[in-house]
Amino acid sequence: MSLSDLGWSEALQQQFAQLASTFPDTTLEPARVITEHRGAYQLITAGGPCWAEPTGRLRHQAEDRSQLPAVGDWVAVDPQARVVALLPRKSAFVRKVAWNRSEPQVVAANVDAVFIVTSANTDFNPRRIERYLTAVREGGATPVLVINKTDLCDEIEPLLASLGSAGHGLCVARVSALERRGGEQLTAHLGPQRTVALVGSSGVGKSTIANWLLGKEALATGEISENERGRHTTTQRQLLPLPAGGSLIDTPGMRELTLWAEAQDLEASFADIEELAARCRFLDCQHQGQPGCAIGDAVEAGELDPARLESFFKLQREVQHLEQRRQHSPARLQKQKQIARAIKQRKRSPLGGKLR
Ligand SMILES: Nc1nc2c(ncn2[C@@H]2O[C@H](COP(=O)(O)OP(=O)(O)OP(=O)(O)O)[C@@H](O)[C@H]2O)c(=O)[nH]1
Ligand SMILES: [Mg+2]
Ligand SMILES: [Zn+2]
Repeated sequence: MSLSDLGWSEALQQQFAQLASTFPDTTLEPARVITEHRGAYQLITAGGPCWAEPTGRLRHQAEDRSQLPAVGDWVAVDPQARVVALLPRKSAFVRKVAWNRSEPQVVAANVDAVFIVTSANTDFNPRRIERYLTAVREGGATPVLVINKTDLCDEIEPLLASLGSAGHGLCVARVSALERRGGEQLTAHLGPQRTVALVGSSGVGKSTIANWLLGKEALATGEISENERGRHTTTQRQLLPLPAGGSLIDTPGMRELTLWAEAQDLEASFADIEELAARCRFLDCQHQGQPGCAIGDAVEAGELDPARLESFFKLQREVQHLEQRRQHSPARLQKQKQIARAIKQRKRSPLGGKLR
């Protein structure tokens, strides 16, 4: 397998040469991150696969985890198998690490498209799909909604209709990985130099789709019974080169996708609501029963689904909340340092650890 099969290009080569020139004391080689395991990375270099760890300097300079290598990244690796630097990402699918920490996690880097996989029978949830769409667009990739398990459900169109305007212009693939049906709708987004990530809830068939496209059973897939839902079969993110060129990134199922989004992408997913908001009488309309509120009028007239409006508000609150936390966290850190210093000083004072 060559680096160009994985998407290495003239443009990347130029970026790499520029980056390498800032490390004149060492010979660097380009590589792509395939998997990650406890802070070590499996890479593919021109000479083949190898494991590497980031240098202390790279770790130290990273402000948060999103600045460390992620699956799909192009990196510069030194002769001691250390990742020295990352090449700039052209896109990334990012989510918040954990519900109580305001830190982004890069699920897949340098992806051209993201297959948002959902199953036609039980998993289909318009609100969740809206969240995925926002996150994919925010990361600079093209979303493709993949409705899998169509063998279990004949009524696909009502599902799509339930997406409302979020479904307008959206690329949708209707497939059955089990019956190998609809594959051409997926391969249309693949090809040499292209990278596609598969995301979605556990059990929707991401790994089954990946095996199908790979033409072999490379990944484990899982039976899910009604009483053990939420069990994850795939446990790590993994980039897999495709036989026809290009690559796929399989990811573990996500129970909840917490957004790492900017307000502008919110607007892209809810363009209809933004359009209505522009027609409200007051510029600062809160759309909560204010006079002349175009959004309220649309709900009353049955033109806007109240559930969709609620999901817009929810997403908006989440984005604002993240925004605030991001702005406040350095100050909070400073405060914590001050407290720690005060405690230390108190311990050294003649009063000992006693509170004053
Ligand atoms: N009926 C039907 N079952 C499918 C289809 N695709 C996958 N499955 C089944 O769904 C189950 C889960 O598939 P996986 O591919 O492991 O799902 P996953 O999305 O990778 O799940 P995680 O790795 O846990 O995130 C398996 O039993 C598959 O055989 C399909 O098109 N139709
Ligand atoms: Mg899987
Ligand atoms: Zn309004």
